[in-house]
Amino acid sequence: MSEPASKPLSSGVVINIGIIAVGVIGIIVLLGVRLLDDGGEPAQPLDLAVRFEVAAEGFDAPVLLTGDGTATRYVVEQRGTVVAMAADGTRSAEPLLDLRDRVLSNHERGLLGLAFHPDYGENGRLFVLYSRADDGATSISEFRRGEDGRVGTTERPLLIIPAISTIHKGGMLAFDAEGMLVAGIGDGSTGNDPDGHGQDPASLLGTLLRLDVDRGLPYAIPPDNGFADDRDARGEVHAIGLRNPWRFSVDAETGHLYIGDVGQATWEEIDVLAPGEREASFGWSEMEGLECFAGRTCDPAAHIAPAVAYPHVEGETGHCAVVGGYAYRGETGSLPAGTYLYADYCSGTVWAVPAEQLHAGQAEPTVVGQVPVDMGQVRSFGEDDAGELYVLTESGYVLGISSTGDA
Ligand SMILES: [Ca+2]
Repeated sequence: MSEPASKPLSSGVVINIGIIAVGVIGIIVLLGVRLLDDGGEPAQPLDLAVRFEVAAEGFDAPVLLTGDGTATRYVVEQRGTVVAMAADGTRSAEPLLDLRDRVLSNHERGLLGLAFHPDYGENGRLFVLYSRADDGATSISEFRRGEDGRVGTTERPLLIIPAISTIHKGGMLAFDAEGMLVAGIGDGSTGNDPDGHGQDPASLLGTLLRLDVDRGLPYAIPPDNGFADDRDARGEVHAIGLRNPWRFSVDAETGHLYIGDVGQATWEEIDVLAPGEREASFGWSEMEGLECFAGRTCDPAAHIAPAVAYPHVEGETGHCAVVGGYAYRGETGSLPAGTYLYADYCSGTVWAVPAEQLHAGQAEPTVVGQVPVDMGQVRSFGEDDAGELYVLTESGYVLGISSTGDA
């Protein structure tokens, strides 16, 4: 079992700030809320509270839950294993994939991302993002299911990103609405992005990358990538200005990307990438949240402002690292349609905001729940093939989420 990391999503500061009282009542400080200037109504917060129920337990440092398109739910464990979760919530004995022989797993490194190809049921292709055992480099690689129904350990590396430190790896993988593989890559630095990767589209660090894995070898550059027309940029780069995009998701209905970008000392944020947006920058490391970062020169108009930003200190609550979630698009109605959930790793606070408010940049999030402290810190959310949402915790729980119905 891997050691319990005190704070795998480093934001570079001591986090024991939970008890700091700042003398203001517990008003949620919201930036990024701009009142309509056309006389329209301001965005209204959701009237919602959620409950958490144990769907499964016993996983080893889970970082992701996803479906394979055939209604089987899989949990990714940071140490390097992908394990099916049976309908009764038990952890299957045999992993689908076991990469412990090649994954470097500690703190922010490990097997961090998994995406099944949209046609996985037919072609058996799946993609992972992990930290390589020999040098810590980030590898995005393909594996395939064999005729015996098992996924082999023969690997096809697509892209290797050398490590410049041990943290800020990002690590999320997902297929977008156009069937392109998107990867969230952190700035790779120990703090402050001293080499300026965040604003450099010629660097793979501090970005969303987007690959066409159905054409080319090892992949093709999608011509509609955000920086595909910039001759000085890497063609893989789809968006820049991210610090540590630990978890992002694709809205199954609208195709928007919702990115939880872990901040440094002051602000945590949710960024939104609309379909078709070109040359998007989310600010880092000129900006953190809505502020120029550490006194640096910045031009806010050159960057997409966060849809939500929250500070590390809110009343008596201390936050430290945002965990981006999903917009609910399931059919059972366990949550209101289009409700986007996200959480903070340190406080366990879970917020909700309507997706349309994120799209409009006028978000009024609501605190809708608190993951019980004895279940461990929030590492990730998950979405299954039916669109149902889950929270995954440091202590190995998979928690189902649903509305209490009596908010
Ligand atoms: Ca930003």
